[in-house]
Amino acid sequence: MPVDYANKPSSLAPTARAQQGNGPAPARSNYARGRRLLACLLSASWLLVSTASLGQAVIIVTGDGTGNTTAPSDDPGFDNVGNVNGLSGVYLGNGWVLTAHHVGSGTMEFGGVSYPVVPGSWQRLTGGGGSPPDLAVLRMVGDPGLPVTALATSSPPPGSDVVMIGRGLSRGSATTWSGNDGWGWTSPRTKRWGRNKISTSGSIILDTVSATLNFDSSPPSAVSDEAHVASGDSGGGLYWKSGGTWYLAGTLFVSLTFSGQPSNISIFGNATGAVDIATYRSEILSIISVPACSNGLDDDLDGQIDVGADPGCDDANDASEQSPALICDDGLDNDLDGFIDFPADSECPSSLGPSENPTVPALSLWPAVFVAAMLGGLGLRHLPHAAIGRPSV
Ligand SMILES: [Ca+2]
Ligand SMILES: [Ca+2]
Ligand SMILES: [Ca+2]
Ligand SMILES: [Ca+2]
Repeated sequence: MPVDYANKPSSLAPTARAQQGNGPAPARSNYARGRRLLACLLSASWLLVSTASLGQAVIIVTGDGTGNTTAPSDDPGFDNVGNVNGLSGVYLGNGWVLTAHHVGSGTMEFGGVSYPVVPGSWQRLTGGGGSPPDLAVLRMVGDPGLPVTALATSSPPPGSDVVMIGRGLSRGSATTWSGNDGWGWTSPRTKRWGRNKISTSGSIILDTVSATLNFDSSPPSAVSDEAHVASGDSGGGLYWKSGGTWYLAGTLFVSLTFSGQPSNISIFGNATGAVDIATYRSEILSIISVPACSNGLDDDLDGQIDVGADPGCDDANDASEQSPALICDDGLDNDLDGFIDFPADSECPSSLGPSENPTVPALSLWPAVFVAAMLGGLGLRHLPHAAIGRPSV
């Protein structure tokens, strides 16, 4: 379920306010500074208040809003955005997925395949002290075969063109609230991409260093496929192309709406908030770059953790707790019985077991004559009488 910050304690409310507009990007601000911005911007009618909508598909202005469900021609990483706990997340590499903290921990799905969470892997980023950001990582059991995501080393400056990808609710009926046109949200949750431009960089929203992206109605502020987040997009990716390379520059996590605005609509003048990845990049990398055989986690669910305990680990730098040399710890269902490895396949006595189906080699010990008799019997039951030499009648 999407988290609705409107239902959180009121103490969260002040930090939920964010500056919007195309003015100079505010430096990394604190709460007090945020309040000054509030006062200033209220008078200018530019202030938006985060009321809700965390966990939000991308609402696009294009056509009837149902498009953009396959990768754009210049693809920033469409396949790397998947389902995390019913919301969104981005596959980074080495089994790790990045999402907003409020998305929580749960089963992941990429390319139609579900992946369980490695127990204990879900963790919130600390941000290096103070209040932690709305950002978390979790590791999957298995390998989705997706490319590594490049993390932005600097924040995209205001005016940067970006692509947002999420799998939240879709665009519903047209609506108008307080003179602002837009759309309601409707099922289903669908993976979709849209575009926008960075409005501000370095804003603090819900204790999180963030970029904001205004949802604009007309050029030059509005771009083609102008987009805004909806419920379920939380954890989705904000991509920025710099120097010819696509980078993950943000994690979608909040819809910034007008005070009093209904929580299930996107209207022009709203903005998307995205966690600034460059700010948290080093901490993310410090977690996800640890090899599976020295990360303190049971990555393959066999009850054995890391080198020394899990026979699938060759050494501390091994990136997998499984080994192609071990039938009972190779990640494969070798005997096609629906169970994989020790301990899931009960015929594996341990990770070092020689086979997932020990009864098969035992057959060779049976007396040859008994096996022959059994096969002959089977044949008699299935062959027509003529085929075994009896006269036809
Ligand atoms: Ca491990
Ligand atoms: Ca293990
Ligand atoms: Ca193992
Ligand atoms: Ca196996």
